[in-house]
Amino acid sequence: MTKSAFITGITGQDGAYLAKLLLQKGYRVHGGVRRISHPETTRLAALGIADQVTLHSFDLNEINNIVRVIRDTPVDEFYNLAAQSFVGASWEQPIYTGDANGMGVVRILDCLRTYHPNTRFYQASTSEMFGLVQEVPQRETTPFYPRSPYGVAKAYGHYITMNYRESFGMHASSGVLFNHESPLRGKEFVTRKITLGLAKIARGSNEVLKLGNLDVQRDWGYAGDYVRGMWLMLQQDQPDDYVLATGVTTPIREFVRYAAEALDMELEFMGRGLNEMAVERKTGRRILEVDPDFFRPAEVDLLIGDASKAKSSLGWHAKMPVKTLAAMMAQADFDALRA
Ligand code: NAP
Ligand code: G4F
Repeated sequence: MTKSAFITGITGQDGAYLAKLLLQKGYRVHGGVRRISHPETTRLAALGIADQVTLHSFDLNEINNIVRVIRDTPVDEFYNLAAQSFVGASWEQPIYTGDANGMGVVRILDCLRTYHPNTRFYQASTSEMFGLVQEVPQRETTPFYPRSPYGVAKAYGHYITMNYRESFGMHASSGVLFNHESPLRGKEFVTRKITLGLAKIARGSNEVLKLGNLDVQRDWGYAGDYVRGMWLMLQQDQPDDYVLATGVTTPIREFVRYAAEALDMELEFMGRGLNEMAVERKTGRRILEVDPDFFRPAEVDLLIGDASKAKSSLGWHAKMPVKTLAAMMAQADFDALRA
């Protein structure tokens, strides 16, 4: 029998890749799209699936809308990927972020409990919940210490998912996903900002890439690998929570170097703190500067995940190394600028 799924946040990076995966598996795919002045389905179009999914008006912050959509769209699997997903913006809009990323989750869970309690549910939890890390590497049992309104709201979403599983026996799972990127990544996130900025420079732009805290380290994987993990979680007999990560952490400077190398640029970092910069060895040209505007009120300095539970229980592992990922993103941005 044909399976069906609903993806909130289908217009986002992960939503688009997950929709493509589920369509390839023969699912009927529904997606939630919030009302904006300029409908944005470019990621679905980029993957060639914009006309293969059924879109519904859906907003995490609007309970009656959620009730109607969930009641009238019975599906086998429900993936909640929608969120105010930019950590930096969560200090500017902490209440909205809490409402969407925290309360939005319980709105959905409670509607599913009422109308379709047998629908399997996936919650997009995050390594941001580890924040000021209490253990290295971070695993499912590592205590949370979120460092942003985003992380705090996601921790609520995580615990309420666990609570509905334990209270009502729902098949509700959370994926605690470490950073995952792709050519479809939003342009404000640091990896895409780097690859797009360097691609513009490689195409002749005089812009200087301005970044914030270069000392942080992230466990970066490829979004295409991670959506496979989400799907695997909902195929298990029992619901549970899983970390998805590569197990490798990389400083931002190193990611910059990988992306630059893919564009035939060799960079040298010099200076310290706010005076740090990177120049191109061949030309001596300044390519990168530190800009205090991009620092955050509180920082997550180091993330590195241990995905051994996902490996042993789901047979999942991250396939793409960070160097390949950086090169792929830089090349995609470089190619797109030619068009
Ligand atoms: P993304 O590209 O920013 O996509 C977010 C999606 O949520 C977009 O479709 C967006 O719609 C939608 N959305 C935002 N606010 C909404 C609202 N109030 N109501 C309904 N929809 C709303 O994020 P992503 O990278 O794909 O991440 C997917 C999920 O995984 C998010 O929940 C994120 O917090 C979580 N996560 C991501 C990562 C990562 O590294 N990518 C890691 C861990 C967890 P518009 O297109 O209209 O903006
Ligand atoms: O790319 P980022 O904005 O991602 P961040 O904050 O790690 O959050 C992403 O991953 C989370 C999983 O851990 C997701 F839950 C979340 O939804 C999102 O997808 O920033 C990465 C790091 C930060 O430490 C930031 O301070 O890069 C540092 N950074 C330095 N300069 C910068 C910049 N970040 C951005 N966005 N822009 C800069 O110029």
